[in-house]
Amino acid sequence: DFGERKGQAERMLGLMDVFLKNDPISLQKDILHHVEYTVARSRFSFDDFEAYQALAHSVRDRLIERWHDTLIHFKKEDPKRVYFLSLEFLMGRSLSNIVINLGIRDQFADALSQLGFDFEVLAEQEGDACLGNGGLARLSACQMDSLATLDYPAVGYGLRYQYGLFRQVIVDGFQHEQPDYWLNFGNPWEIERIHITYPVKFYGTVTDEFLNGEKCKVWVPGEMVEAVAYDNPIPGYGTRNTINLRLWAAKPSDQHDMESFNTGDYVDAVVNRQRAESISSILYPDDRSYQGKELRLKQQYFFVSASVQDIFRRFKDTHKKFDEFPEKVALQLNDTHPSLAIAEVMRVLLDEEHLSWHRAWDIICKIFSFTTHTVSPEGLEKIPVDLLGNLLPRHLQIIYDINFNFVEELKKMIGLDYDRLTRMSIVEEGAVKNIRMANLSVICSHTVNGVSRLHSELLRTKLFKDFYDLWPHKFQYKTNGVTQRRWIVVSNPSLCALISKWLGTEAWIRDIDLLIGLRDYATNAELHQEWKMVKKVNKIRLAEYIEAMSGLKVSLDAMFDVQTKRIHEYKRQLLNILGIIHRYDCIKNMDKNDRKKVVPRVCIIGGKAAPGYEIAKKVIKLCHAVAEKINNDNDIGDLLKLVFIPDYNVSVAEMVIPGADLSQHLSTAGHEASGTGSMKFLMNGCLLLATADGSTIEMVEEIGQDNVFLFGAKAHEVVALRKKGPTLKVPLQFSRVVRMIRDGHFGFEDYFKSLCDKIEGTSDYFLLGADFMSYLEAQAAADKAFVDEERWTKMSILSAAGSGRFSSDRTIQEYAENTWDIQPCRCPF
Ligand code: AZC
Repeated sequence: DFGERKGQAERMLGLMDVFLKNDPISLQKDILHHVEYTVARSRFSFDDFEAYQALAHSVRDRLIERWHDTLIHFKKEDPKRVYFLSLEFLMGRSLSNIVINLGIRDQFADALSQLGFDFEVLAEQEGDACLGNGGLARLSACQMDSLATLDYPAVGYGLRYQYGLFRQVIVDGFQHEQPDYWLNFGNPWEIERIHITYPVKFYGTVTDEFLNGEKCKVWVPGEMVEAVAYDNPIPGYGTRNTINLRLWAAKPSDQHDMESFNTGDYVDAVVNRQRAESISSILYPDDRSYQGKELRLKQQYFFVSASVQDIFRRFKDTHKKFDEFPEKVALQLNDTHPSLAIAEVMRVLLDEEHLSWHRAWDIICKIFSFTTHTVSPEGLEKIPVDLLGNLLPRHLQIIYDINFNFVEELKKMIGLDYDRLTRMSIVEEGAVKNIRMANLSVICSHTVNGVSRLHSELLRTKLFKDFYDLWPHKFQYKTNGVTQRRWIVVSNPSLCALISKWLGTEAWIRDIDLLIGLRDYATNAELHQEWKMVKKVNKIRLAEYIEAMSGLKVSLDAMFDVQTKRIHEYKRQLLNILGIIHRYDCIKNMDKNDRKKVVPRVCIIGGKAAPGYEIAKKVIKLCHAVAEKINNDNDIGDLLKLVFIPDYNVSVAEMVIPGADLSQHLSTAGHEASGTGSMKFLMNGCLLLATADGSTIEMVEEIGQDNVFLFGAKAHEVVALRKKGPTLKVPLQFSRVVRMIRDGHFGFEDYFKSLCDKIEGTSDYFLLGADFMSYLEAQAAADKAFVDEERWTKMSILSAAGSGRFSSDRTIQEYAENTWDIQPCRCPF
């Protein structure tokens, strides 16, 4: 009876405060309420962590209000949505980001201080959510923030790993990995949706059956697990919109194995069931090697299958005709990790919705877009056919069918060019037969994006040349960006206040192009004073962290020179260390007078190495060995210090980046698809010392060559240099520093031998020797600029002023307009 239900709804509304209030008393009451009833501590006795929990729950309540409103609004408007599929999201901490985006940070800080707590201290209690490895994963997190802020109807889908990326612990200079069981202390930012579950099937066989006289395929699975949704609301800034990041966790399924229960071994059967949970238990820590592990494939299919079921369920709630699907659904593949979604959507359309191949394929071609984050062919995922066929027999058939049709079409277009047909085929023939996930993604997506201009050019001319020649219209690029909400407003509040003061508005937090206005004051003496003060405050914070962590006292007058990112040969942390050894060697050989001219430096290196990546681990040890020598050399004093910051993650980055004077981005040109760390440094007014690689090239265009210390071979020169091979001359300085390592200047010479072998003679694939002189010159130029404080400060201001293009807001807007074809859908306030 509608009348009765309406009456009840009104009564319920009357019982609730429709919106929670944000005045200090309401906030304090709320926090105390959560202390007592959620955290279950007495309101007269709770510590900082418990206060953090209560605070987080009070914030969560407010977040949920907006999230509900947004979901209801989206449901009502039914716009075309983008579904962002990514196996990794590197969110870091959430509290500060959320209260800032909700616009209630100051209110909470006031309320807390009246209770005798400091907001910042409580915020430090939160652990990082490290559900990703590096650039790709953090990019997803930044893009979610921008999607919400720009009011786009978007849903993120991923996996809720129980163990995030390993914690890096350094013992005697060596990296050790420790498990990150991040859910130990609870996670107030997620909402468990025990009713939103889907069965996910594995293994089994496919049979032909007849349905209404038509032949169709039936997949009889051998194993079934349940996917349970955990929702993570993502608030936008300056909008009510709060979108959903839905992460799936694996649980044993009720339909799983009734058999074994009936056979009598009850305990074993229960233990077996529990194994289902292992699917979402751990994040793979290698960010670019693919070993064809079954568990990894299971993870990929598990999250894809649950997400696709969720997407179909939502679509079918309001639509009957699948021809409307492409008008409502855009599926974004973040790298090839989710590309099984292609075969899965095809399977559902064919086998469950009984569409013809022709109609189903037509839909596929309209809904998928694919972004790749790699440059090297070895970085492309391949799945052994045997593995795929065993785990997902029906999907393998579908992929074979897609490939058959594709190759037939291709033959019509290019004739019997077998080399090319072999290269473009989804199936790679060889000792082990593989499915090339990148080829599958390119063939089935309407758009293929690179992550910087150079990257896109490399995709078109190298990696995907054959495909580009066939379908030039498919290829686009969206230069990456990072969110200024996290990377300035949250992590550098003093700079945030300063920018707002000088621009006379906070509007740049939503409209980053306004930052350019800082250019007008690039030589203003007053701004210079304030700008230097901000840097100093951040350097003090970083110096205190370094001292607390390592006992090392560093001078604030020194240039803080930072290189933090995953350890990789192509990123050339080794070049940095060799440069430091060279600097050390030079200082040692200087007389008193010359030493007076040396610009003191604190060199900071940080980053994790994949657990199985031997060479990268040796680089970490070398860094510690060199630091040990230099930092304990009284003859050097404050002229040079080297610090390794352990366990680099999002929250460490938030502290390190604002405190850096100079940051280094040393990848051999043509190897970094984009690079996003550099964008965070740039926004914080930190000068870049970099090669012309990835999006650095575009940064130089924005802020001018004079404001970046560029060095090294360009991407096209790298190719030529490699060809020269053995005839390539390396400078004496280079041989000398390598010799110092080989001769045991820093100990462990046997251990470092293979590292040295990798960069001498013909094995110097990443061209450290060839770029060394140019690198030293760039370093000298940086020294020279640093002593001229006025010039340095101007360069720093111009760096931040020119960083607007590298906001993920711009990236997302381009995706929305040129790839996904979606419109903003703003929830009324
Ligand atoms: C990274 C790229 O190496 C980096 O250049 C780029 O900025 C970033 O993606 C975002 O596009 N790639 C990865 O992190 N790759 C994986 C598999 O982790």
